[in-house]
Amino acid sequence: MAPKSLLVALFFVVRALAKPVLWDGRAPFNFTSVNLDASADPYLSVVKGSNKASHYTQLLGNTSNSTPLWSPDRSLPQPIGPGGPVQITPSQAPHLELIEQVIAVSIDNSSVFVPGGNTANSQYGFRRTELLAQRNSDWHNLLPDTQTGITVFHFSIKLDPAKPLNYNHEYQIVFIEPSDGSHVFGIQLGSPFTNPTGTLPVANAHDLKVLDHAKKILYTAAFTADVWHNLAVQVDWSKKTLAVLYSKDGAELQAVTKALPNSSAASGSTGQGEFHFGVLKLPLVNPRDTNDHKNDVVHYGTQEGTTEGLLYSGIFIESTKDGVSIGNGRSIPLIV
Ligand SMILES: *[C@@H]1O[C@H](CO)[C@@H](O)[C@H](O)[C@H]1NC(C)=O
Ligand SMILES: *[C@@H]1O[C@H](CO)[C@@H](O)[C@H](O)[C@H]1NC(C)=O
Ligand SMILES: *[C@@H]1O[C@H](CO)[C@@H](O)[C@H](O)[C@H]1NC(C)=O
Ligand SMILES: CC(=O)N[C@H]1CO[C@H](CO)[C@@H](O)[C@@H]1O
Repeated sequence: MAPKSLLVALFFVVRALAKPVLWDGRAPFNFTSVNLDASADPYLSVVKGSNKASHYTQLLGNTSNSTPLWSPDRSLPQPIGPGGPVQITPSQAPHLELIEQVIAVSIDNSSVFVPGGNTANSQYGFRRTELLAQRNSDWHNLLPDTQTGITVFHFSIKLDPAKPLNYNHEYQIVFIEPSDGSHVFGIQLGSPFTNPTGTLPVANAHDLKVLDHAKKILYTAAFTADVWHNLAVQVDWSKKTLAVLYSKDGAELQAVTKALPNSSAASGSTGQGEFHFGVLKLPLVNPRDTNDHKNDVVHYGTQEGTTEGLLYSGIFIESTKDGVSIGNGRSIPLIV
């Protein structure tokens, strides 16, 4: 090994240890559609329609730029080896390694999830494709270290220009769901479902909205095209608070809220849940349904059956032992 690459390798070992990542959902380049279809770690891929997981979710390999927050920006000249010129400086070093591929998640009219394979439970109201964080093939294994104390959930989201959304609908795209079906926090897009249907789309339909457990909006960001929207949510599982960080593309994350109370969330294991990301599209009211059915968004309502999608990268859960990572190998103290 040449001294220079040895130096790079050592630097990365040190950097990796300095920032404990508890679960890494940044898809490595050796993660393929075969792994996805097998529901292999780090993703449980069963929340989808009747086709195999790789019908709805694609790993984009080297054809697409993941968020430049944690990987180099391929659209810029690369300082990267092997063989090429490598100038090692602390500020460049975090950008020396491409660590992940983009994950493209989509829905179509076949995206009817049938929990437990029992057709009586078919979720005809929703169209959904989600990946869930898991360890050793079970999401419960993540709870003891990722959902106690204070942890940070990182994710970056981008529009997929080839698969536009319909902003008349509500989309739930990232959330932690305890068994009562509530969300510790959630990211919402589009027009929230109402019965009766109001004027669509609502004024802020194109904003990414960070919701707390009581569905109060903590932060919004215009979901503009062609940029990665980097979000992180710091969850204090004991004090029941949430704090939000945001940035675009390679800009360092910035705290955009303080630690806000989220006291309606349950305590202890009742408040812990599955960490989902993907596309969950709610229906619109079907005027022909009975009023009970009109409110049953899981099973009833109308859907256009269109193919729609989102791009994801930069997904991981980190310990806050050493603060909160903000990019460029830097971190900030806990948000209070
Ligand atoms: C990818 O490579 C890493 C490092 O060698 C290995 O630990 C992991 O199991 C591989 N993943 C797959 C899906 O092959
Ligand atoms: C994509 O890029 C990664 C990182 O540079 C590399 O390890 C991988 O071999 C590349 N894959 C292909 C198919 O070229
Ligand atoms: C979409 O799927 C639903 C439920 O399976 C079906 O009733 C409907 O006809 C389909 N719509 C289109 C446009 O294919
Ligand atoms: C930010 C905030 O206060 N969020 C909610 C957390 O839970 C409490 C109790 O239900 C709500 O009142 C808050 O709106």
